Amino acid sequence: MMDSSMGSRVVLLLALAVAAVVVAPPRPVLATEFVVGDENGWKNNNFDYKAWAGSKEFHVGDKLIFKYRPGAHNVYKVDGAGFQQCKAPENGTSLSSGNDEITLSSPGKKWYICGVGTHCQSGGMKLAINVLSRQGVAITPAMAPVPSTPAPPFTPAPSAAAHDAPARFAAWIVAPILLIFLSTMA
Ligand SMILES: [Cu+2]
Repeated sequence: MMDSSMGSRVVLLLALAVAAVVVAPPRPVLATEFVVGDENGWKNNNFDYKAWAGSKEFHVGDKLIFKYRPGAHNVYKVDGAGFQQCKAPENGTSLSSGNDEITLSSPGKKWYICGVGTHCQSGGMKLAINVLSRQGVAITPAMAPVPSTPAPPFTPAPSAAAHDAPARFAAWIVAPILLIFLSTMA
């Protein structure tokens, strides 16, 4: 039964599909916030900050957040030698808010220690990380062309799929399914 209400529903659906394509936002490059030590926080309980850092990938733009009871600890940015010797810089200033945020602004090795008592030497409060350059925006696996793999036979409009972001691709899949669904109800 293809009456005028069916026709207007089709038009509405097509409009929605077009809107989904137009509105789909570009994939943002998200900065990650890392709470140092996760639930443990920044503490002199010999938490393994080396293992913690080893399981992460840090990029320029990401943030470290050192969480601790204010007054109990602090955070000094040091160099490699300061890290090895647990030695805070002579005239260096520490972070001490208990919720210290550090934005990683350049790639390379970074070292942080606690300057209170022997927390670095005997409490394990030393963190070394390697910051990688900002993650690329142009190519993601979903968007990269894969010439050697033939398109699956059920994929409509492969030329559009190859160039469009996954959200757009989803709109082209969802719209026909909705149309079929609606036509069975009409
Ligand atoms: Cu400390």
